[in-house]
Formats: sequence, C-alpha cells, structure tokens
Amino acid sequence: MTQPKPPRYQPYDQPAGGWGAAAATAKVLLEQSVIVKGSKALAVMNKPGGFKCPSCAYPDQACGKKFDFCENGAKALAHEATTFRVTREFFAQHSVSALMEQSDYWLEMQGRLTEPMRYDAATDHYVPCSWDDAFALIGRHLQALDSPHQAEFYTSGRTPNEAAFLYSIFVREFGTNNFPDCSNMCHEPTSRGLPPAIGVGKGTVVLEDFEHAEAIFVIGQNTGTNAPRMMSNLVEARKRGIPIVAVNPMPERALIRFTEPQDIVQMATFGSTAISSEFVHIKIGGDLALIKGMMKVMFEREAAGETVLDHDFIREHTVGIDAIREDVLAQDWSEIVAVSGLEEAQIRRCAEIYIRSNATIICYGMGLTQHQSGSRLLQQVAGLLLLKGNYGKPGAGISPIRGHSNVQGDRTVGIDERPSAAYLDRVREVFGFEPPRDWGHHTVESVEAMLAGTAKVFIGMGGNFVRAVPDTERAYEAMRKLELTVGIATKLNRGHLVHGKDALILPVVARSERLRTAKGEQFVTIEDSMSNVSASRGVLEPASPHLLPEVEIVCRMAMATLPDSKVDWAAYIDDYDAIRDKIAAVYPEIYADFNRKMENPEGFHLDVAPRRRVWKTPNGKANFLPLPGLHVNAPVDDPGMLRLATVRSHDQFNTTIYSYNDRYRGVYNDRMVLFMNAEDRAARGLPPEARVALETISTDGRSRRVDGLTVLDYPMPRGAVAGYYPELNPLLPLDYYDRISGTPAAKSIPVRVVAL
Ligand SMILES: Nc1nc2c(c(=O)[nH]1)N[C@H]1C(S)=C(S)[C@@H](COP(=O)(O)OP(=O)(O)OC[C@H]3O[C@@H](n4cnc5c(=O)[nH]c(N)nc54)[C@H](O)[C@@H]3O)O[C@H]1N2
Ligand SMILES: Nc1nc2c(c(=O)[nH]1)N[C@H]1C(S)=C(S)[C@@H](COP(=O)(O)OP(=O)(O)OC[C@H]3O[C@@H](n4cnc5c(=O)[nH]c(N)nc54)[C@H](O)[C@@H]3O)O[C@H]1N2
Ligand SMILES: [Mo]
Repeated sequence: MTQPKPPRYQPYDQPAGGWGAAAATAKVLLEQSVIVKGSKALAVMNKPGGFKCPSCAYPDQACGKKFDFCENGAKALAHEATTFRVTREFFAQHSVSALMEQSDYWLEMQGRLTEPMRYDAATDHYVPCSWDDAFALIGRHLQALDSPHQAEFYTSGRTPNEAAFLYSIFVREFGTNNFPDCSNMCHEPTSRGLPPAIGVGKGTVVLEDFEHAEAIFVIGQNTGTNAPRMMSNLVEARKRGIPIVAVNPMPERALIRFTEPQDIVQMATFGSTAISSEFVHIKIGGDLALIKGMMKVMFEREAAGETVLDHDFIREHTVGIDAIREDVLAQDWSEIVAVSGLEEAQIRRCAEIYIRSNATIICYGMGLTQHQSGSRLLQQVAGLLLLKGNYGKPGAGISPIRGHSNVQGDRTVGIDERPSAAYLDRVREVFGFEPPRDWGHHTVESVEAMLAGTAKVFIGMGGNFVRAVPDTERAYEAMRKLELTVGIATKLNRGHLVHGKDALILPVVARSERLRTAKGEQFVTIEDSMSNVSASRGVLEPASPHLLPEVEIVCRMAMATLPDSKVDWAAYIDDYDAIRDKIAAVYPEIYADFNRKMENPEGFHLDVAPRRRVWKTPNGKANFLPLPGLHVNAPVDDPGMLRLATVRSHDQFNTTIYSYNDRYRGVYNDRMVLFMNAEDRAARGLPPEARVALETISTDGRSRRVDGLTVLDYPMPRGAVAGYYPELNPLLPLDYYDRISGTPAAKSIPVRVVAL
C-alpha cells in the first residue's frame, strides 16, 4: 500500500461542479485504468438502450442532453468497470484476519470479485467453491433451521426489479417476511410516514414539475454530492428566477454556487449560478420548528383576514386542519427560534416565499428522515404542502430524493417486512403457495435477533450490512454468532470478513455489464426516485466468466432450498420477460402490460394517486397529522451535549470509499474529522485542529467511543457537529431509531467531546 498522504484542510471557495468535476471524472477513470472502456460506457449511461447509472436514484433528463451523467456517477461506473480483480490467488495470499486489518478503501480498491468463494475455518482463508456447492450449502443451512424466521434476507438498493421480485417470492415461499433492507436505514420514514397522510409512500413530482415550480425547498439533502444530476434542474429553476430555499446545518457548496459541467459557455467563461436565494442555517433536528413557524405565519395571517391557504383544496380533499391550526398557534415564537436556531425574520421570509408561490416542490433527504421522529416529521412536510394544495398540479409536490438507484423499485416489487394482506393474497393466487402473514424483521430487528441468537442465517443481496448498520461493534458480534453468512456482491467489503461459521462470497454480473442467458441477451428494469420504470442494458463484458446474474442466483438458491416449490424457478433463469409477466400479475394496478410498456425505450411512469388528487388512505382523504411539540429527537439533559450528524463525503458511495478527500468541504487525505463551530470548540478549551474522541451519551449503560478525530472549524450552528459515515457508526446506538419506520437516527446522535 502506498504511504498515506498528510491531511490537508483548506476551505473551498469556488463554485461546485465546473472544471473540478470534469477533472475528477477523468482522474477516476485513469485510476481504475478504464479510460476507453469507461468513456464508452459513460456515453450510454442513462440513455435509452443503455444502462442505468449504478449510483443514485435521480431520474434521467429527457431533454436530449448529449450526456446524462455526473462526476459521482462516473466514479461509481469507474469502480464497477475497473480492471482490477480479486482472484482465488488473492484469497490464497491474504487470510481473512489479515484482510480485516486493511481499510475499507483498500478492500474496495482491490477490484471486482471473480468467482464464488467459501470460508475455510481450518486455514482462515476463503477458498474457491463451485456454484453448485455454494447453492447446496445454502440449501442445507436453510433446511436445517427450526423455523424460517431464523433467517434474515437483506437487500441493498442496487438489485434490479426482476431479481428483487423473485427474491421476495423465494423468501416468502420459504416462509418468512424477514426482509431487512437498506431502505430501513434511509427513506423508510417516507414509505411509512407518508401513506397515512397522502396515501402513498413515494414522491409525487416528476422532472417536468421542476420547470413549472414557483418555489423549491431543498431540506436536509446534499444535492451536489448525492444527486448531482438534480443540479441541472436547480440551475434551470434559478435561471428562471424562482426562489430556492436550502435548509441545512452545513452550507453545502453546491447549494450556494454551482457551475454546470454540461454548460459549455459557463465552463468556458468560468461562470456559475447562485443556487439558493435563501440559505437556512438550521440546527440539527430544527426542521419541525421551522415548519411549524412557517405554518404559524400562515395561520396568523388567515386569522387577520388574509387568504393564504387553498381553502377549496383543503375543504374538498383534506381532514384534520383544525388540530394542526390549534397546535401551531399554541407554539411560542421564542421556542421556535431556540429549537430551530433561526431568526424569526428568516422563518417569516421562508413563509412569505411559500405563500407567494402557487406551485411549490419540497425535496428532502437524510437530514429529515434520520431522526427519532423522522416519519412524523415527514407528515408535517406533507401537511405544509397540503395547506396550499401543492399536489396534483404542475410544479408542485413532495419529492423525497432516494438513495440507491433501485431502492424504491425493490420496495415496490415486494421487499417489505410488513407486507399488506392484499399483496399477500395476490402472491397466493399467482404462485399457489400460502405466504407468511406475520411481520418480519426490519434492519435493526434483524441485528437484535442475531444478538439474541435467534437468527442463524444471513443472506445479503448486495450491500455492506455490517458497515451500514448502527453500533458497529455489536453488529460485528451479531454477525459472528451466525451459522451462515452469504454476501452476493460485486466488490469485496468488510461484510465478507465479519462472517458466520460458514460463509460464502457470491460474485454477480454488474449493472453496466451484459446479461446473456440461454434465451439471449436480457435486460432488467429499475424504478427511479420519481416512479419512472425503465430498462437497463449493460454494455460491457462481465468482469469474469464465472459471474452469475442476480436473477440466476436467486433461482438457484430457491431450487436448492425448496425441492417441492410451486414456482418454476428454472424458467426464470433465462427469460426475464417471464419474470415481468409475473410482476404484472401480482401488481395489476401499476404493472399491467409490463412487457409491452417496456417497448417504449424511455419506459413508463407508475401511477402515483396524489398526482390525480386521489388519496388511498383509509378515509379517502389527505390527512393533516399533528406532531406535538418542536422536537424530533428526545431531548438530552447534559450541558456539554452536541448533536452529531453522520454524513457522506463527496468521494464515497455509502460504505464504498473512493478517496479520502471531500473537496467541497475542503478536506483532503482524511476522513477522521469533526466539523464544529469554532465557538463550540473554544468553549471546550480546544485549540484549532485539536485531536479528540467522541463519546455517545447513551442511556443503556454501554460505552460508545471513537478516537482520533481532528476538530475542524466549520460553519456549523452552535451545538451541532458532523462527521463521516461509516467511520462514526460505532457511536450510533442500535435502539436509537424511529419507531414507526425502524430508521436509525443517524443525523442526531447525542455525543460529548473528550479531549485527548
Ligand atoms: N455520490 C454519492 N451519491 C449518493 C450516495 C453516496 O454515498 N454518494 N448515497 C446514496 C444514498 S443511499 C442516499 S440515501 C442519498 C443520501 O443523500 P443525502 O440525503 O444528501 O445524505 P447525507 O450525505 O447523509 O446528507 C444529508 C444532508 O443533511 C444535512 N443534515 C444533517 N442533519 C440535518 C437536520 O437535522 N436538518 C436538515 N435540514 N439537514 C440536516 C447534512 O448536512 C447533509 O447535507 O444519496 C445517494 N447518492
Ligand atoms: N451512520 C450512518 N449510517 C448509515 C447512513 C448514514 O447516513 N449514517 N446511511 C444509510 C443509508 S441511507 C443506506 S442506503 C445504507 C447503505 O447500506 P448498503 O446498501 O448495505 O451499503 P452500500 O455501501 O451501498 O453497499 C456496497 C456494496 O454493494 C455491493 N454491490 C454494488 N453493486 C452491486 C450490484 O449491482 N449487485 C450486488 N449484488 N451487489 C452490489 C458491493 O459489493 C459493495 O461493496 O447505509 C445506511 N447507514
Ligand atoms: Mo440510502
């Protein structure tokens, strides 16, 4: 390994995007030795007939742009198309204990997995294993369980619809709803919080809406890093002169100023666009107070005789406004100001922007979902939009910006630990077996079951479970208690090294690669953040001839586990149209004629009822659902307490670390940093760039601590600190999560600083 470079901290004062983004794209292609191959692939990424970017879930731009990719999509593609390989010789050379000593970055940089491997306890090495033996081992373990509920079937959101659908059928025929999912750590508050309010757990806008919006709010989302293609829509909106309000405890660079890398003139002239017309520097967890403050302004103005609400809409479509009005009017301005950390005047300005706009979009990310009351907080966002009828009209709606490229799709096609009775009835009718009715485990519950010893087998369809979940140390302990762990993956990661008594690594064909079966070339489908379903056709040769498609892996696990299955698994291995026919049969309301619809190269949009002002709630109306008070996390009685948000750098995709830099936040060659307000630092008697440890203020008697962090003066609100996920996951207690959705409150961990 090369010598690590010394850390460097240097504030970034350029616009985001621009030549920096162009240079970073070239650099990553070079690093992975894929200049030609990578460029060829990038040319068809997100284009009809090509494949879908494996990075985020933002929709494709339909406006005929020459390219539709961003710097971070290029990084994802380059790391997938890399020429580096993890071979049987690699595993023979490195024991698992030796690999455990390496960083996540090092593991990632070794390249693509090439053949199935089985853990050999006698030598502490992974050794080659045939696919048949691998499936037989899985079958044996699953059949040996006392109950199907002793197995946990994880899914990460890169898995396409076809594989996810079959996986959900296999697991249900096996007999459990244990579907811990990456969504359980991500947008589950969207999936669980929004349905009681508006009848659907998805966003209600499409890309064209950005062209008609009169105001856009971007709350708790780092657009320039995590959904960079959305910057085009924000730039266009700003050029139209509409207000953009960014609400964030970190002044994320791209939300302040951005140069569109696709804009030749702007690039040539070193020009840029100011993005936010209003930057709202909120305290961590202060969003509920902001929303209630805005509502309070509206209700006060109504009380004074002005009309600011959409009364026709409210009367015809909603229930429950009185309780909201009463709750909001009872809130005290001084408390709203204290909890949000904002000035009353700014909250009033935000309200004014919202009132004047006839069509508003509110976009949000992990800054809203990852709090203890994340689901109910989103119900307030939904309610704010209801007040002005911002559903079912052009330019308006709620817009969760999803994470993984198919996380929404996986949920739609059955990866759900709490399936509805109606769906289970359809499965029974279509496949002829009785699916289990009891709720299964979400992610946190699955770790609890492992710790309790009731879970015995873990199968990971993609992802890096052990690094993504809270309480890293306990997560390691949990995995090591298991009888069998299976990692179905493209790249080596720590999840393969923290394993059960038996362990398998099963390498798959990646998104950018061709899927050839006995019936010819197949394509898969994915659903983006705005409910568009489109085809993804890989163009590159698979990284190794021994890889299998995820669909085949699911079918063969099922065949090895369920000898008397009612499902014709062998038929699906080669024919993905046949899988789509079954998806259509199980979900006739949204997926009828699936294969015919896929004849349109741009795919199709799944019905989202609120776009038609139809509310699939029990009372058939949109509901205002009050959330008392102003706090979205339990208050902590400790004067030294800081709220820690664990966030992504510009050079990572979740647990995959592309480099140790975070350009827009001015951090180079280091990830063990703590962004802090200089006054908070000084108040603790710490010098600039002090080395500290962080300790969680836990209530369960366990100590949680991360050492070796460098404090960086950063424009954070007082009382708020931020650092990187997954390095800080040891600080996040397993039971610190939103009870409605199961989502860990990774943005508001109560911590204290320990000087070293
Ligand atoms: N390049 C790249 N793209 C990605 C990913 C990646 O890792 N890399 N991950 C993908 C995935 S799975 C997801 S879910 C998304 C995640 O994308 P984001 O939702 O942008 O996730 P985070 O980086 O966790 O950052 C959340 C933002 O919330 C802010 N924040 C923290 N606490 C609060 C708060 O209390 N209130 C408000 N208003 N803001 C707050 C943080 O400062 C940060 O700007 O991106 C997806 N796209
Ligand atoms: N503290 C803290 N914790 C968090 C978060 C946070 O903000 N803070 N964010 C949470 C969020 S939003 C999410 S979504 C989760 C992410 O959790 P995961 O989805 O579990 O993690 P990833 O890092 O995205 O998974 C990367 C691995 O997926 C595998 N992979 C990549 N492409 C493919 C493919 O095409 N097929 C298959 N089968 N495997 C593939 C590779 O082997 C790679 O190593 O983490 C959560 N954890
Ligand atoms: Mo996510």
